[in-house]
Amino acid sequence: MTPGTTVALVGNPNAGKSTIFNALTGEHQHVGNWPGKTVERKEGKFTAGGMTLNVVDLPGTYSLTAFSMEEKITRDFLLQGQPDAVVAVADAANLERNLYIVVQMLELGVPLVVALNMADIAESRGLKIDTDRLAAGLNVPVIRTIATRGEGLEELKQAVAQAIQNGVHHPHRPLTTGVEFKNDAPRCPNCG
Ligand SMILES: Nc1nc2c(ncn2[C@@H]2O[C@H](COP(=O)(O)OP(=O)(O)OP(=O)(O)O)[C@@H](O)[C@H]2O)c(=O)[nH]1
Ligand SMILES: [Mg+2]
Repeated sequence: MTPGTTVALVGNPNAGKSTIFNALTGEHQHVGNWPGKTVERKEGKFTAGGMTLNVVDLPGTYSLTAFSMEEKITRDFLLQGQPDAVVAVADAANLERNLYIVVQMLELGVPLVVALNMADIAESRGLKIDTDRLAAGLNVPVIRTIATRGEGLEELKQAVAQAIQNGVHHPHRPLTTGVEFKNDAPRCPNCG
C-alpha cells in the first residue's frame, strides 16, 4: 500500500463501488490481486480538499461476518485498520438491505461518508429519500450520487476531505459485531 491517507470503498455487491472508483481515479489506478487470492484489487488516487488520497475498491460485502472470500478480504482490510476513511456505497433502490453494512461501518470508528448511489433508479420507482434526515439519523454525511453520470461525485470528494479533517463524529459502540475495531482516527468529544 502506498503511504499516505487511504479511503476504502465499501458496500454490497453491485452498489456501484467500482463505478465510483473509476470516476474518482480516472487514469490514476492500479489493478492487481489481493495477496494469495484471485480476487481483483483496485487501488488508485484522487485529489480532494488539497489532499492526494489513495482509494481502494474493496470487494462487495453484505456484512463483516465474512462468509465469502470477498467478504473476508474486506473484513481483514478493515479490521487491520488500513483505511483512514470509509465511503459506504449504498444502493438507494435497496436501501434497507444496504444499510446493514453502513451501520457496521459506523462501528469501525473511522471517518465515514455514505454515498447514496443509484438515486436515478430509486427515483424512477417513486422512492424519495430524505438525505438530510438520513444524515442526521446516522450522524454522518450522506451524498446522493448517480455514479454512471458522475452526479454527486464532486460533493462526495468534498465530504470525504471534510470527514478526514473533522475526524470521527459518530458512535464507536459495537452495535452489530461486538468487536471493537482499532484505529488511530481522532475521537470526537461526545464519543470519548
Ligand atoms: N442506473 C445506475 N446504474 C449504476 C449506477 N452506479 C453504478 N451503476 C451500474 O450498476 C452496475 C454495478 O456497478 P459496479 O460499479 O460494478 O458495482 P460494484 O459495487 O463495484 O459491484 P461489485 O464489485 O460486484 O461489488 C454497473 O452496471 C454500473 O454501470 C447509478 O448510479 N445508476
Ligand atoms: Mg466492483
